[in-house]
Amino acid sequence: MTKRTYTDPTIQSSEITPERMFLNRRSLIRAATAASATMFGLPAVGSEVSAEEQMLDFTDDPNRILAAEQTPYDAVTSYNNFYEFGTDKSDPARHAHAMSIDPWTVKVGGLVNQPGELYLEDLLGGFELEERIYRFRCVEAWSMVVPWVGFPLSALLNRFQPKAEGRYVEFKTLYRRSEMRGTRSFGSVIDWPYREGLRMDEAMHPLTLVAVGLYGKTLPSQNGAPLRLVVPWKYGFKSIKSIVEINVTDRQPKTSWQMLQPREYGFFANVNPAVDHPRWSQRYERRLPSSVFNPNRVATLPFNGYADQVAGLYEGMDLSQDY
Ligand SMILES: Nc1nc2c(c(=O)[nH]1)N[C@H]1C(S)=C(S)[C@@H](COP(=O)(O)O)O[C@H]1N2
Ligand SMILES: [Mo]
Repeated sequence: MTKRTYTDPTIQSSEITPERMFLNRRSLIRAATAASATMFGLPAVGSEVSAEEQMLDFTDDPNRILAAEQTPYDAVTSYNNFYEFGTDKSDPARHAHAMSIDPWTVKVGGLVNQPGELYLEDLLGGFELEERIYRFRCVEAWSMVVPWVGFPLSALLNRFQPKAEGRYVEFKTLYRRSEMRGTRSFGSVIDWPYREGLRMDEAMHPLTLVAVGLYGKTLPSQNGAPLRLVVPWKYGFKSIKSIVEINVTDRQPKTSWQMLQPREYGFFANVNPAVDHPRWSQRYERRLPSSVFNPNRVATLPFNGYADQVAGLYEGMDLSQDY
């Protein structure tokens, strides 16, 4: 398995924390050389990320990824949204382990020339994993900086050969009531399975990632094991977790949050400090870890800081209407 590091030119040096949390490089190197006992050759979740590892100096990196303000592993994995396991931020970490993730299959269909349902191992075979440090911002105005491990969604889609008339991509999460307590108690809130969608050009954009790990380890269940999307210029809810189905369509798919509250959540959901949520401002975000005493408030950037790469996708659109 080859590893590459990805430079995020948009992460500013102003985001360096006093603690200087650096790329957890050692565990990545370990991951690359370890016998692939775990599914992707990444160390299993639960193997510890020591404070020392998180602090590793990365000054020899010409790309200065060190400038990233990475959110500590514990915060990334303990403050989550995964409604299948409850609506409290602590529910996913407590209850997502009930979801069995092995074996796992993903069905890809719709407007593709090579539809199929594949075991995860077969689906992922041959993809080169990369580490990418992305800002990630929830619509609820908290944010993190996370070193994800994954590969571009475009690589996965191309394997199934989308047809020319395919204009959108629809995603569905596993829906297994017996293992997902939130789908039992909140079954009437979201029309399960959780669904998301992207326009084809968004899905094919090189920033759009299928993540299978974070901090150099396999994804914890609460973060969407064994595979989830990460679309860094959009609000967090677009980054659907624990994907079991992908369909290429010619019509804009309905998404879970749109179905729930169409006036509050649009299809595009691009991070936009200029367009408030009906119930709160989107101009600032709380960068985790954040507390009452240290809210760690930072200004939200257009397209979450990725405007140079993605603003062109929306030329000619009124983003206050197409929110
Ligand atoms: N299946 C599923 N995917 C989901 C969600 C969910 O409830 N169910 N929540 C979304 C929301 S609102 C956010 S902010 C992110 C949170 O990702 P994280 O827990 O890895 O930070 O997951 C998104 N993906
Ligand atoms: Mo979110």
